[in-house]
Amino acid sequence: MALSADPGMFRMFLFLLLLWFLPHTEGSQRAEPMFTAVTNSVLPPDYDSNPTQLNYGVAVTDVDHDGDFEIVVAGYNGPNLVLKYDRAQKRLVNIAVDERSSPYYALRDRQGNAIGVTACDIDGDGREEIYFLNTNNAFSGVATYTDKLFKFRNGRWEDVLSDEVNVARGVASLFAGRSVACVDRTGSGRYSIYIANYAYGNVGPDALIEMDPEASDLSRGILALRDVAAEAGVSKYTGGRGVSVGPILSSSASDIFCDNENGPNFLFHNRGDGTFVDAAASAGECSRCPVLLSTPTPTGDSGLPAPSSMTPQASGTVGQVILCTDIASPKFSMPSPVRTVITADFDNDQELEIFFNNFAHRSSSANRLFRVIRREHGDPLIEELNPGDALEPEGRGTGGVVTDFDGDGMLDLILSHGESMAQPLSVFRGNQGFSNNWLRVVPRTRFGAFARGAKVVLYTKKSGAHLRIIDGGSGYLCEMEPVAHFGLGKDEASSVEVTWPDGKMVSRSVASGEMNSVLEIPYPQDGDGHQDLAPLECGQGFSQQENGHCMDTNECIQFPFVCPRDKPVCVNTYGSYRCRTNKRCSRGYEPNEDGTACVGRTILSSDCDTLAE
Ligand SMILES: [Ca+2]
Ligand SMILES: [Ca+2]
Ligand SMILES: [Ca+2]
Ligand SMILES: [Ca+2]
Repeated sequence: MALSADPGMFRMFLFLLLLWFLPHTEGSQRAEPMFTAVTNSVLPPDYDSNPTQLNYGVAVTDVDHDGDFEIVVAGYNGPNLVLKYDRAQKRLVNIAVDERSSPYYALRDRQGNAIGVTACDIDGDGREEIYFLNTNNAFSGVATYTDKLFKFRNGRWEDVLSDEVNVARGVASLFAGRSVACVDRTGSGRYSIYIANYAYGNVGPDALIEMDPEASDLSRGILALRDVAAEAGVSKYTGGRGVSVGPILSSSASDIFCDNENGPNFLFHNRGDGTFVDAAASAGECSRCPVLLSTPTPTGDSGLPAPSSMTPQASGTVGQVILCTDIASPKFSMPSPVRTVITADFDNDQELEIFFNNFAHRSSSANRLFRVIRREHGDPLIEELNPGDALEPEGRGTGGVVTDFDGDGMLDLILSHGESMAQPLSVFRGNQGFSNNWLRVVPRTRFGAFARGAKVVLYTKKSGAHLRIIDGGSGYLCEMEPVAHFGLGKDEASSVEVTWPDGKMVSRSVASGEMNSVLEIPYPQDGDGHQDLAPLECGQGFSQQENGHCMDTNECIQFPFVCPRDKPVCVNTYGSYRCRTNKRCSRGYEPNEDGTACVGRTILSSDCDTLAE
């Protein structure tokens, strides 16, 4: 099949540029395994719920609108699956059963060779639609079967793309593609679907499908769609692979990163009006920076996130930071046939893990797990962990998601397999950190749907600020649960701040009694952007501003003599500061920790905006 693994591409999308290896020593792989397989009790392989078939992408959304998440799996040579957790049986059950009377029947779409799947509210009714990217008989150019966009109406899930109005408009994609992702490009609360097509020459540009409000009449059930890729500036031909969405360069608006094959990646910077400019090609210095998505926790010394995939994952975390220093350890940089990258705090210890789901093709290829350890006075360290049962050396990994399907506050990992061998899904639970604190934050759009692309910052009593982006598509072909999941160790949250793609912001305190629970954050009604007028506790390194929000304290200005004589230069960082020697370095570089050499400079995205202009 044409979808062969390309480790080089994945390396590239992890690190667009490698300036220096920092001489970090890496701890030996921890002995205690992180995951235990629970497939046989929670989702035993069978014909109905876990068929042995070729599966690809996985998305998490609330399919039956009962407040709990379901796991939607793109079945390639079999039905798509909708896995719901049955509390009584303590197992996942496919509710998209093979009965025409089922409201979920159409979602099975047995004929579609689905590989990518994503969910978001495209029409503003508060409920997420589900988009499946089908690649029938083609891995590039034109396919023989269209994609499907399912909406719940008339008591069942129905394909909107095959509505007369949309057939007449020729909007259904027949192009072969890979990933799909949701982007609220104008901040309206109504999402567009970004489709990373795999072009064959000049056939199959990337597409951006959304509701056409002028031609739609929702009260009469007419939902007209249009492809706005050209007017939005994203209609390009490439070998599209992964897509990630979130405020990457923007402070709140959703940008789009495309991880491409056989061509440069795209970093579409939202101009603020829903149109995009490719900053990867024109951003000067920034185009040489690896952009970090996925693991941003802007805490500790550099305000730096962990390195990660451009396809963030886990509860969708997208970095606010561009990093010119490659902090990858040699082990982390080692190429392997990675298909899915998931970043999440699986043991709730505050440090994010990065999971590589590998595709074992010609030889076995175990999955890999790393922990990114933030340090107050240095770049984060990357430590290799033991994935335990999730090693799956013979797994043909093609997709995966995290979600807490059983509601115990510990993230669960679901992996899909396929491509060259039919294999069932596997399900894993974490083994560590059961006594740690956690908090799950669910922001909503103005229509009440999941606010994918929203930014959530959690301020804590002891460990500074932690950042997550609500996932609109990531990991390659996949979409994580629409939750900002924070592991807190023994720390406690003090306040939380949500920024929606339109720039609206809400800050509120988090009470001790709210720890270890799920916090719903509705979209602010007019004027209540900071309804919580009581002083917020922002934690060390931050203070409350007049606008009611927590902001980084600039220690270098506030305490001019904070640095010692041998490291007199104070550098303010997000949530902290650092002191360095006054060794001079050329532009884009800064002295390393002990002042013996110049290394690639770590820059915040605000710097990068400046560079880009
Ligand atoms: Ca549900
Ligand atoms: Ca909807
Ligand atoms: Ca962790
Ligand atoms: Ca769980």
